[in-house]
Amino acid sequence: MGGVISYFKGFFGQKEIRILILGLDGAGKTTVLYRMQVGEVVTTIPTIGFNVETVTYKNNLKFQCWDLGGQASIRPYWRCYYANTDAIIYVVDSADQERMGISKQELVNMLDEDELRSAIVVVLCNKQDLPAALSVSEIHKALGLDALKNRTFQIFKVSALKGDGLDQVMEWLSNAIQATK
Ligand SMILES: Nc1nc2c(ncn2[C@@H]2O[C@H](COP(=O)(O)OP(=O)(O)OP(=O)(O)O)[C@@H](O)[C@H]2O)c(=O)[nH]1
Ligand SMILES: [Mg+2]
Repeated sequence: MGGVISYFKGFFGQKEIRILILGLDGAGKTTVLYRMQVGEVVTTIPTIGFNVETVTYKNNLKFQCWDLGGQASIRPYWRCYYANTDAIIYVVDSADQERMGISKQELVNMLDEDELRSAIVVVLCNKQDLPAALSVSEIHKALGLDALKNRTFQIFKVSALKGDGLDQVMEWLSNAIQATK
């Protein structure tokens, strides 16, 4: 039955792609989500639980994006959302140098999970508008991203606040996902 449904979804060009947006509290996940969905900066409060929105790309790709709260006490719940995830958008506050190690540890723990074995990974070095922001190569090193060699993976510099870089992320993600479907 599932096969028939996917066939018709494919037939009408309506592939729903499941994406999780993860990262430490304050990294900018909710800001990224609404920047992608409505193209605007929204005023956010710390997310307790989740936000879920459908982001349509070029009229035929539908990304179902789950933005989960990143506070330490609620990170253990991330795993409840892992099943059937096509891609993870991992958001890093590029200026939060102190917590880069914690961010790395959460990323490593997450990628260790069986359910995410084949998920595409995108790391967003967010808040590039801030003077204290680390560069992409510094963050690549700090997060130990060489370990992702065997995955479909890409790292981007973005500013959700300014709206910089997110179009390239959507473009890359849609190509990467279509290549695996
Ligand atoms: N300067 C700057 N600030 C940003 C950027 N993106 C987000 N912020 C700010 O960072 C703060 C936290 O953003 P949120 O999107 O709420 O962060 P979050 O990752 O959803 O946080 P939790 O829900 O607690 O996990 C807000 O004040 C945002 O306006 C950015 O690109 N540059
Ligand atoms: Mg949030």
